[in-house]
Amino acid sequence: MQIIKQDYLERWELFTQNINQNLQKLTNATSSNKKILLNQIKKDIENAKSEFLSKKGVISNLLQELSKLTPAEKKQYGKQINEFKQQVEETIKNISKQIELIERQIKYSFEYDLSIDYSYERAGKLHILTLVQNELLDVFSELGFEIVDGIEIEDEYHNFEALNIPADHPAREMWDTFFFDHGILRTHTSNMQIRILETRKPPLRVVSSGKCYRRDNMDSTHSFQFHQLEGFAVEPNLNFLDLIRTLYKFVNKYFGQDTKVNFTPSYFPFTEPSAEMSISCFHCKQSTSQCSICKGTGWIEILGCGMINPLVLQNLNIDYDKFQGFAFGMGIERIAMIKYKIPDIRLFFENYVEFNQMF
Ligand code: FA5
Repeated sequence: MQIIKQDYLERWELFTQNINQNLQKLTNATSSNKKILLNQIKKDIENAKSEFLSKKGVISNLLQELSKLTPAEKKQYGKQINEFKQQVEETIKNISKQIELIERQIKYSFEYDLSIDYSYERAGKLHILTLVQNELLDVFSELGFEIVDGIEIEDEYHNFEALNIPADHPAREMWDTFFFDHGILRTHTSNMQIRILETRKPPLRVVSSGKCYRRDNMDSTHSFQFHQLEGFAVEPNLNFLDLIRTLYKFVNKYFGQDTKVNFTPSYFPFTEPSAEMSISCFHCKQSTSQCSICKGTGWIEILGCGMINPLVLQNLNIDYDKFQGFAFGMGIERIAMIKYKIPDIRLFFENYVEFNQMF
């Protein structure tokens, strides 16, 4: 005999069928339809709970009927009722859990729309000049140079005189800058040779980078504000070969193993002898006269360098019989333009977001 009436079983069957159909529909539903379906399922669950599990529900009725039966019948039918009750409770519990999970997913996908691309590029990133500056500093750090911050507001002594550029020196013209009542804006990072060696005793190897200013007109390769990186070493028995070796290592690490270097005699009041260093064009590999970077020459000039002039060491009270120094300075914009094929220096400063996001 079956104590659970056919009617109860059919009602239960109908409930589970409806819920399963609605759960399936949820998978492909739009977000507003999802909400409607979820509400429907939640209503169905509540109805099923009151219909089957409440005080006046199906299970209670069945248990009441059971009390009228003989002990032997109670045992037999009690088991059937219990199994049915368990099935109803577990099904309702599982569906409720599924619904809770789906609701949580919907809630969070609303509050934090995971479909929006919040990648690093969109959130903001370092400017290309900062990236290049960091790349350069990293290379020199690997070569044993200490990184020291610099100052941009200077006096004429540290920017010129201490570097062997007296007031009437023609080189002042080339490095003309912005003057104000109590100082000037530095024209190069070479001021840091003086600032550092005034306070620290050699031996040392230092790189320092930052902004410089000149009274230059803007064009595709010049700006009134730009960045330089200065490097210098003061040690016993240092010679020009040490300078070449250091710069050669830098070029190989930064521009590639097969990049060649070339030194051409030059003049800076604070180095003696002085040179300009060029590197072989790593874009065209010296193979085409059409190259826009080296203009078909095969070579790109990247920095000025030399042995620190003994007159500069003398200004700093350093015994130049005991210590020699080398120094070099490069424009960071120029390096970035060469490395990343950037055609115009003005692009760095125009705050053109698409350009900034390219790197
Ligand atoms: C100097 O400034 C020296 N202090 C470099 C130096 C240091 C030589 C140590 C020897 C020893 P120069 O004026 O050539 O040198 O400038 C160096 C680099 O700064 C240039 O090659 C260029 O890349 C960059 N530069 C100079 N003026 C400008 C400018 N107006 N706009 C952009 N970059 C510039």
